[in-house]
Amino acid sequence: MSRRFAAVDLGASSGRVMLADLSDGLELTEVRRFPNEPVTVAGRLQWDITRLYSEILAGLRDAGPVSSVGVDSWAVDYGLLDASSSLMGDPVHYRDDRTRGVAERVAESVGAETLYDVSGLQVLPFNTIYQLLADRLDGAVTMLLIPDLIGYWLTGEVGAEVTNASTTGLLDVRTRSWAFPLIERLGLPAGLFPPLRQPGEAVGELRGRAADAVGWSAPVTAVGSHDTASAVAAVPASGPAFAYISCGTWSLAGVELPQPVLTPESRAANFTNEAGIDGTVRYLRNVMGLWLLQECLRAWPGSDLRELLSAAAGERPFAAVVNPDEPVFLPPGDMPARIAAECRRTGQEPPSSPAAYVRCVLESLALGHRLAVRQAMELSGRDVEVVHLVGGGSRNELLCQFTADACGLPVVAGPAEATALGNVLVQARSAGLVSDLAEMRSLVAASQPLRRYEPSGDPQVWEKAAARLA
Ligand code: ADP
Ligand code: LRH
Repeated sequence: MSRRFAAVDLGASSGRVMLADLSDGLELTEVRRFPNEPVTVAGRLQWDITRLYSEILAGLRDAGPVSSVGVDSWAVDYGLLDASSSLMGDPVHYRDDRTRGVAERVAESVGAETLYDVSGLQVLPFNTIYQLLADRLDGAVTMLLIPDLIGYWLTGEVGAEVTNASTTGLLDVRTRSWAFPLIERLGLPAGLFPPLRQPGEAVGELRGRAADAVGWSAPVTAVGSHDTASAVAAVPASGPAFAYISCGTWSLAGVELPQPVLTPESRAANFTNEAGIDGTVRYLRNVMGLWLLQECLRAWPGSDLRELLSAAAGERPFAAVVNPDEPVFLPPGDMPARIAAECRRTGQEPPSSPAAYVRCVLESLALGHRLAVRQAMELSGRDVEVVHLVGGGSRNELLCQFTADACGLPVVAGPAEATALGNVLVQARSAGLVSDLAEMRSLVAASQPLRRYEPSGDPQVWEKAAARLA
């Protein structure tokens, strides 16, 4: 058996096929990266899933034969299969507005307390539960979350990997099985939900046209198929006293726990209890993340991220800060205009240049990180000595330093590709090469470049800035 494993990692902004070699430590190589650009079709924002699939096949072909393949992606979104197992249209993007008002209606009919008690999930308007209720399900036989859909196309096997299933709002947080009483109460067809599989279990063999296109075959192994589950599995922590921020399109900020927290205070703070590797709970809240910056850049064609970040470092501190989690920032569109409007609404002068916008975004995001990390500590009782910041955001030095300053805690930044690392390490464990989560994490710590940021400056300034958002 070779010690090479392939990770297919689909993020909301880009997808990649990564190759890991565990012959001597852990070496990770990017084989193929491709943009993930949603398309609007007849007024619906959708994922171009067939293009993503052909990129995946091309990436696997380039990777060459491996011992196993694992697939992860962003959460909550899904494809529907009909009776002939064909996909009934491209999956709808979670930022599409078809779920407007659905969460409120469900909370009224079922009760917000009941929903939280069953699933332990934070309310996000796009959770799968709300998407399914907004969808036309006639003719639909099976619902497959994105990595499960890719896994089905690669192997012909259907199933629902449990870490990602926990983001649907329809998984019982205590038993980690489908919450059929809730599913029935909502009038959703129970048959839509395929059998659950655990990270590390076999999905099937890469076969048929997929194997022809790739040019080789290998087992596909279920991983923490929710990208955040894989990312947190690869946080290079050495003990339990850590918080994490998985920072890409979203910032997922929180702590890892052995049990869910389902208190009224936790629900009021909209904290989520997502299923992690080995029965762990990802206790976190979504912060709007680098989406704010991505959408600003989209509004400024020709702009250069590196130049903007270095110019932002020289801008006046705290000239303007916004609450990054304002729902107005969620859909795609002119982000600078929305930030300007939010500044005016809160009595602040809007930023006057792209660099000033970037400064505002990064300080605002650091304030969002601070609040989520502090609340995670308070609500769970977990001590935190260090914040691990992983994902593409770990390459943003200014954001890492602001986060350390805002949290008043050291930030260890990296790896940027934590998700792919968590993906391959779960496969490697199934192959008997790694023993447990602690060993996975120490392998990451020993093999990947990390950078430490100590909190600096006067903590009072962040205190005051946070008070401006309260
Ligand atoms: P996702 O998985 O959600 O698509 P990633 O983890 O790939 O997101 O992170 C993408 C983000 O990382 C980009 O939007 C960008 O802000 C940030 N990023 C990536 N590379 C760099 C870099 N060299 N410098 C600063 N920021 C970076
Ligand atoms: C990050 C992520 C996050 C979800 C969001 C939809 O990529 O999976 O954990 O909340 O996408």
